[in-house]
Amino acid sequence: MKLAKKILFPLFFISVTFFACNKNTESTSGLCMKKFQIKGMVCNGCAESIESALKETEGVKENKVVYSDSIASITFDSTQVSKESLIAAIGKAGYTALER
Ligand SMILES: [Cu+2]
Repeated sequence: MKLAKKILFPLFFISVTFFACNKNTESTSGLCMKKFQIKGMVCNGCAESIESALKETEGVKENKVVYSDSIASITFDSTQVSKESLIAAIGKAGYTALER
């Protein structure tokens, strides 16, 4: 029984996050995780500046930018910020974000 709880709870959380992510942006509620391909990074410092730009963006809960993969993973509250706004925030920092 304990084992079942350990497995079922994360599965439940993942599926809630997954479905919230796939609804239309305007009607979604809850957390959403999206990955974006980033163009224009030339070093780890670029990744760090994107991370801090995202950190200052309202609705962003967590974000990780990996220079070597050119990928930004962003967990955000879709009731507070749209994916378009995330792309705009990255653009404002000087980089191009593409939806994957
Ligand atoms: Cu750089």
